[in-house]
Amino acid sequence: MTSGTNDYDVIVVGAGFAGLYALHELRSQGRRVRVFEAGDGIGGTWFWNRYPGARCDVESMYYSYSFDPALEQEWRWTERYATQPEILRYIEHVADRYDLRRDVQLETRVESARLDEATGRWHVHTSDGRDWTARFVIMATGCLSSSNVPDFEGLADFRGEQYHTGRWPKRSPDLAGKRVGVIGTGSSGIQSIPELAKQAAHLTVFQRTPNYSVPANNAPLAPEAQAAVKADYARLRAMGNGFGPVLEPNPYKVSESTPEQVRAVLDERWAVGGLGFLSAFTDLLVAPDSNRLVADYVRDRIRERVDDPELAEQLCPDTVYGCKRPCIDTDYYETYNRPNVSLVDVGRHPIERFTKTGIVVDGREHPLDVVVFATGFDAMTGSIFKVDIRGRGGELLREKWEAGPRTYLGLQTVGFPNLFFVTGPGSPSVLSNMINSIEQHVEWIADCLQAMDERGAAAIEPERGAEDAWVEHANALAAHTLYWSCSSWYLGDNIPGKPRVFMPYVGIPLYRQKLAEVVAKGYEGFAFEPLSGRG
Ligand code: N01
Repeated sequence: MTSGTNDYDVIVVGAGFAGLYALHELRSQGRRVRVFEAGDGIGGTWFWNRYPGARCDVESMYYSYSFDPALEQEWRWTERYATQPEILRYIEHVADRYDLRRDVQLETRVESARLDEATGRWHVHTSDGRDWTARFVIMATGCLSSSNVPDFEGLADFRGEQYHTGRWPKRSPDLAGKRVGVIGTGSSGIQSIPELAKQAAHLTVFQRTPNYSVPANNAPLAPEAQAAVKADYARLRAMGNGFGPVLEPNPYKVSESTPEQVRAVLDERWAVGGLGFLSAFTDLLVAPDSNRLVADYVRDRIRERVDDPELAEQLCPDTVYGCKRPCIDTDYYETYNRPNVSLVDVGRHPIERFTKTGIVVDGREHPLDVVVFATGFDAMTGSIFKVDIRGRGGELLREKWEAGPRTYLGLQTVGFPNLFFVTGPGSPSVLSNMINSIEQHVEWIADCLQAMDERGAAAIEPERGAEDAWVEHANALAAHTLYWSCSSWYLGDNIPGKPRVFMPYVGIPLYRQKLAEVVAKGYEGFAFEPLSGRG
C-alpha cells in the first residue's frame, strides 16, 4: 500500500522535544507526518519524570528550542533551572503555537516497524491494533526513557506503595506520616531526596555508590537578566557547547595551571554552581591526576555540608569526577542533617531482598510504607529495542546491536534504510545539551529528505565501511577517556547482560564538524537508492 488513510510520508515514534520538532520541521516541508506517543500527554521525559524536585540541570534559558526567534523572545522562564511542570507547560505552549497536536496520536505505543523491501516502505504496528505504512520512520524515543527497576528478590511480596521516579503518578502520592525508602543516588535520587525528606515521617536512602553533586544555586530569573540573554541569544547559545555562557569551557589543562589558578577556577565554578565543573579543565576526563584535584575539591565541599563526619565520608564518592553523570542539587547533602533521614550503605552490603514490609540489608529489615525507585534507565538503546524493528532480510535491530549499537553518525544504521535516530548512540546526545542536539539532528534529517527529493532518491542508508569506520572512530575517542574507570549507564553497566560499550560520541565541536563535512561532500558514507530502483 502506498496511499490511503494509514499511509504517511513519515512516522515519528515519541512526542517529546525531538518528536514534536521533527513533526514541525517535516510538516513544514509539506510531508504527511504522524507521531505516536505511548503517554496520554506530550512531553516525553518531561511528561513522565514528575517526581518531587524534578528540574532540568541545564539552565532554562538554554534548555529551550532555538528554531524560531519569535518563540525564544516570547517565552518567559521563571527560574534559573526550570521545574518539570514549567518545562511541560513550555512544551504544551509549543505544541499549541505550531498546531502540532492534530498529528500526534497519544496512548499509542509503536510495537513493531518492519521494512517491506519490495516497496521500500515501513510497516508499523501500534498498540491500538492498527497497521500503518510510511516511507520514513524516525525514532524520537529519548535516551533516558525506558525506566529500570532491578530484579530484587521478593519485590513482588512487598505490600507497600512503589514508585519509579521516571513513572511518577500525575497525582503525587501523599507521603505524610509514612516511612519512605529511596533506592538510588543518581540525578533523580539527588533531586527527589530533599523534597521527599520534607514530606515523609522518615526517609531511608539506600546508597550503592555516592555521586558528586554541586549546588545548583537555583534562583528566580530577574527580568533584566532574561532580557540581556534574549538580546544576544544566538551568540550566547553557541557558547559553552550550548550549556550557556556561565559554563564556557576553560581552555587549559590542570597540568598547565598553577595550584592557585586551579583553586581560582574551581572556586569560581563553585560560586556559580551547576554543571560547570565538567568543563573546568580540558584534561579533566583524560588525566587521572588532574581529575583527582577536582574530585578532592568537590569532596571537601561535601564534607562542609554534612554535620556528621562519618556520614560525610559515606557520601563522598571515590570515583573519577564526571565518570558518572555528575549531579547538581538544592540542599541534597544538608538533607542528611535532618533527624528524619538515614543512609544505608548498600555498596558494601547489597540489598538482600524485599519482604512484605520492607527491605533487608545485611540481615536487618528496614520497615517501609513506600519505596521510591530512583534506579535509572536502560539508557540510549532501551526504548529503541522496545520496538520490534526489522530491516533488510528481516534482520532484527536488537540482534544487529547485540554486541553494542552500531550507527553512522548516530543517525542511521546499515540494513535499515530510511530509519533515523534522533540523538542516537554514536552521537554526543547525553553528553550535550539535548535540545541543541535534537535540533541539529532533526534539521539534518529534514535537509537530507529535501536532498533526496532533489536527487530523486527513494532511500538512504549508510555504507558498511562508513558505519564500521564511525564505530571505530567513536570507540577510539572514548578509549582515551576516564569514562571506563567506573560503572555507569553510559556504558550500559546498570542493565544486567547489556554489552559494555561507551554509547555517546565524545566531542561536540568535532561532531558538528564531521556532520557538516559529510553533507558538504554530498552525503559521504551514505548510499542513495534511486526511485527507479523500486520493484
Ligand atoms: O539514574 P542513574 P537517574 N541496588 O542511573 C542505583 C538524567 N537526569 O534516574 O551508581 C542499589 O543515574 C545506582 O547505583 P550505582 C541524567 O542524565 C537528569 O538518577 O549503579 N542501587 C544509582 O545510584 C542522569 O544521569 C536530570 O551503584 C541501585 C541510581 O540507582 C540520568 O537521567 C534529572 C541498584 C541510578 O542512577 C539518569 O539519572 C534526572 C541496585 N540494584 C535524571 N540499581 C536533570 O536534568 C541501581 N541503583 C537534573
